[in-house]
Amino acid sequence: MLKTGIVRRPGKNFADGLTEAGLGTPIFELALSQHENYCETLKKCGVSLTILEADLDYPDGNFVEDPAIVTEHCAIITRPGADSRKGEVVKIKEALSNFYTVIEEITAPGTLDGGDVFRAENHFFIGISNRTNKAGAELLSAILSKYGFTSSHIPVKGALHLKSGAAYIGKNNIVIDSVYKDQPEFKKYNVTVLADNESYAADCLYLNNHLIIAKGYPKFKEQVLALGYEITELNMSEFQKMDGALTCLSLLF
Ligand code: CIR
Repeated sequence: MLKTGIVRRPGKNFADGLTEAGLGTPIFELALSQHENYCETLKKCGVSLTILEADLDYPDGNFVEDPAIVTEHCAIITRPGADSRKGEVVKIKEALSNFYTVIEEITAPGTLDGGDVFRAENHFFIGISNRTNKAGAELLSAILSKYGFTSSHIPVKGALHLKSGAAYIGKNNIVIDSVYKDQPEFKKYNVTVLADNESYAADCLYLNNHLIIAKGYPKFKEQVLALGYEITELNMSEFQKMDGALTCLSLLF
């Protein structure tokens, strides 16, 4: 059971963040209301939430998943791959210090974004991407192994982060974009491959036996309903415009 969450509200300059989506400029007020719905959904799933105020120094700062990895044993402060995001770690470390005594760090020359990391039980998949380099992935693997976790490194294909195209949703189920269908590390799971026009839905959030999915992906919805999940759909349009998705918006532990 994940009981605690940290999120950060989007700031007025949210649209100044990094994006390659090409979906237009996000509407701030709509992003705020989508963020509020997101927070309410996390609370309904049993999470007690710390909501950090927007930080105008970091327009991407609401994507709190990237500057840290959290586990039941330790928090790991990352070293984000984009220069404009490196400073986000300072305030995230402060926030996590209220909950963790053991805080590890990814150091140079390693770079790593939390969006490249997902956990399947006690195994972590770490994507090697434009944001996460081999040195960062190796450092993370070494840190995780101290706490009894195993890990493997996966080359990220066709998207910003590993989590843009793959998620573990409990009960041995993995959902993946078709670019990962031949990835040997995923073969031991029960794999659901997304329809090619629904790749964005891969970044879904399994939380305390509940599955939160992005609204607007009917085939994926059918796929996960058939797997027996209780689901909530959230409209993520304004975050999608900034290359963000469901998992990016929170740290849950
Ligand atoms: C960025 O490019 O860093 C942000 N605009 C989006 C980050 C999304 N984060 C995530 O997938 N974990």
